[in-house]
Amino acid sequence: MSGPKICFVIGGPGSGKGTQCEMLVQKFGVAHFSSGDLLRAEVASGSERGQNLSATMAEGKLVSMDVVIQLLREAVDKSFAEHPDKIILLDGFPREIEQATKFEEKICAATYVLSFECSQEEMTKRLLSRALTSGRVDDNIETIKKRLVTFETATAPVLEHYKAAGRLVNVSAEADKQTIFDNTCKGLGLC
Ligand code: B4P
Repeated sequence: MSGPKICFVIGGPGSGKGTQCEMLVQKFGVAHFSSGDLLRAEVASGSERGQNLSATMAEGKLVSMDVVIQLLREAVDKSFAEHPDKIILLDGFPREIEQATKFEEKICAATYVLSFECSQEEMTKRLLSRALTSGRVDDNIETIKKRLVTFETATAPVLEHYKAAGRLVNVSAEADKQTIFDNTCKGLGLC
């Protein structure tokens, strides 16, 4: 049997990764795991593993790669065992080159690498709007600025890496949600 069909979903903070992933789940029944959600769930569980995560996330920094990869490995293994045919979206992963190479070496290669491109102004506007209701420790202007820097320094090289390898599906994320979704489906060859 072949391995899981993985789709990496990359984009700046507030570029709409989670929003588009939800739309893909609704339309195609794909599996969806957000690294951010898995980390927040780990913090909420009160586990030893989750103890240091919250402070790192509130700083707008990346948490330890080993923790993220372990959480995703557990989620991917479970999903693949239960539904081997489903595409698995990994939302917010990889966020640095080492995450990409380690995952592809140790777990499996990604079938798709999807990127949402959005200006810093638009991402900041969306996150400040989400901050009104999200209650998240990282949805505030100081942390948003730091998250944007983390994206430019750590994650932009991931995009260059996959672009150079001819594996990147790049979608503009500055439009209404349905237009972005239509372009995403086209880019992935799903419609
Ligand atoms: P995430 O949880 O991934 O947070 P995000 O980047 O804000 O999410 P997203 O882009 O999905 O935004 P959304 O759709 O909600 O990461 C949080 C933190 O976790 C990181 O800073 C880091 O510390 C840690 N972390 C996560 N993954 C990690 C990893 N792999 N390694 C290490 N650390 C990691 O959209 C945002 C808002 O915009 C919403 O309110 C939405 O309604 C709105 N919106 C979406 N699309 C829109 C559109 N087209 N027009 C207008 N508004 C739109």
